[in-house]
Amino acid sequence: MAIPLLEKYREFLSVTDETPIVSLGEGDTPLLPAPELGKKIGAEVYLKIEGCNPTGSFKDRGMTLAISKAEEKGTRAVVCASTGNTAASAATYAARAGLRCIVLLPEGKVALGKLAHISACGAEVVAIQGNFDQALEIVRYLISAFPVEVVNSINPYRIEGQTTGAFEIVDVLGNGPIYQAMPVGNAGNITAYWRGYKTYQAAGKLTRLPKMLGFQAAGAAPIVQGKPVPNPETVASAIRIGHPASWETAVQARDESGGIIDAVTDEEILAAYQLLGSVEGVFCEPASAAGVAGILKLAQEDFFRPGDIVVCIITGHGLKDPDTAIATSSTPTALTADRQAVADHLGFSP
Ligand code: AN7
Repeated sequence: MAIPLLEKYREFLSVTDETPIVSLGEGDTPLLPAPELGKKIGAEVYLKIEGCNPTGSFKDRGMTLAISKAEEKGTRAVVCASTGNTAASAATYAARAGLRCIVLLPEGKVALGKLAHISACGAEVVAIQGNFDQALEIVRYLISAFPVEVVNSINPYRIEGQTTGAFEIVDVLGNGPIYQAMPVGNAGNITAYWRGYKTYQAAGKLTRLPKMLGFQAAGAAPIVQGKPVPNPETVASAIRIGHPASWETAVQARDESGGIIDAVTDEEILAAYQLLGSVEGVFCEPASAAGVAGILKLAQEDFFRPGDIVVCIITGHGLKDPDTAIATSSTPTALTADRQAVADHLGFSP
């Protein structure tokens, strides 16, 4: 049986003998070389495939700890606002732990695969007629007034659990990469990775901290613009967030590391999304392609040097958002069930 992530990195986490570890086999995701992408940007590129987590996104790293600690405390109910992945992860780990799970989603803006997963795991879904930021405000009220635990990344255990992504990268590479690229939404993950690298540095496990490269969608880029975005819009629904909860710590990660937080357009995101699928064989959701879109954009200005090691966090699986996959693909050719017609269509001659 796989060792739970929380056992593996126990010495760096708030896990005690009293913590009932709620695990579904999260973590230990592949760090995949991406040679074609590497050629395009002129550096050595690796993809951290977080879609291989049990609920298909990086959220499980934080959720295993948040739900374990909630159970340790005797919590009966958990709540989150979500663009989809946090809710899918919360619903799943809460089901495993036997906790009530309430999720507040921006109505009509959550990708289909996430909705399916949330329903299958029995969470109570409230569709808020507003955006993620408004849903999170309501969650802040609910937790201040009622006996329910938040499992958004404003719960510190979420970010603590997500530091394990950085540990795994260093365990494979033997040091920090030169650059780490990733999408930024509510900004918990960039906060977590930077904290993870610094934790490992303090433990003597790395000598090189990476420069953190974060990318927001152009229509939802509050950190880049330096002000909240009241009506965020992007095809990358996971990062359709206008007022990130971990804003300050994301800016800290950028500045302490000497990195960049920039914006990429929906066109750039979808181009990177299709490139990843068709050239590297990595099918991710649109938000997950934002980091790759970002390094492709930087490469246009000769940003990278040969030998640079660039790790992109591919945060969620492509099946999360089947609508976008189908909308961006070519329509299939319909033919009669005739062998010759099919062979002719494919250009095969006898
Ligand atoms: C695939 O699920 O905010 O910057 O509510 O699902 O840590 O927010 C999801 C975010 C990137 C951004 N990629 O991470 C939610 C939610 C994917 C995501 C992000 C999200 P953060």
